[in-house]
Amino acid sequence: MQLIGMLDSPYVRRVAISLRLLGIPFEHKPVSVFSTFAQFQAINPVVKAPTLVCDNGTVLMESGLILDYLEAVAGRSLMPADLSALQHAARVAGLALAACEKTVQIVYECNLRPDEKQYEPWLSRVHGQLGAAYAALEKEIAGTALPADEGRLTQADVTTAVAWRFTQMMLPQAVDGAAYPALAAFSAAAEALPAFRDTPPA
Ligand SMILES: N[C@@H](CCC(=O)N[C@@H](CS)C(=O)NCC(=O)O)C(=O)O
Repeated sequence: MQLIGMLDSPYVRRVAISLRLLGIPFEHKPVSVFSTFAQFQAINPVVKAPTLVCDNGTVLMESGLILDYLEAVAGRSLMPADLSALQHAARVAGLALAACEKTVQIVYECNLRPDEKQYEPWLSRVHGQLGAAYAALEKEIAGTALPADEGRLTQADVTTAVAWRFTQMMLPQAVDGAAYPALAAFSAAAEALPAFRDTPPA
């Protein structure tokens, strides 16, 4: 199995960490959707990261669908089985994914468009959505301690920690770490775990 994409993508990183947690051997190919577009296109003409090349050559994309497949391969899920814990994990992971999406939108708007083509009302809207996602996420995880044993991490834990590190790395000025103490502590604890340490975003 090959995971294609750079670890500075939160979607690639959450799949890489999940592969480790699920104990599935894989080869990571850090191909960029920007600097090595043609190389990526030769693997997946749609050029979406992450891309998973399965052992039989089938090419998958969309991190959530890739994770569904990997959990079926592993025979276990990173989402809780208990219904109320599952509901909480789905809410938390959904907020974290929204934060990733809004961060990516801001980065693309600012880095890919020339200054004179940037559209301020769109940027403010997305900044507002990003702040709302992190404000809600901060509330959801306040008082939650990250499991010290990485074998007990859920997909919500992984995606929350990956999202926070990604936004801090890409847009440190957009989300003030001091205003989100629970997220900052959660992220620091996660980044100290082997699966995160061995899968650095940059
Ligand atoms: N919903 C997708 C988002 C993936 C995504 O947006 N990946 C970015 C890299 S962070 C990408 O492929 N960008 C290239 C492009 O969209 O052209 C997922 O969960 O996999």
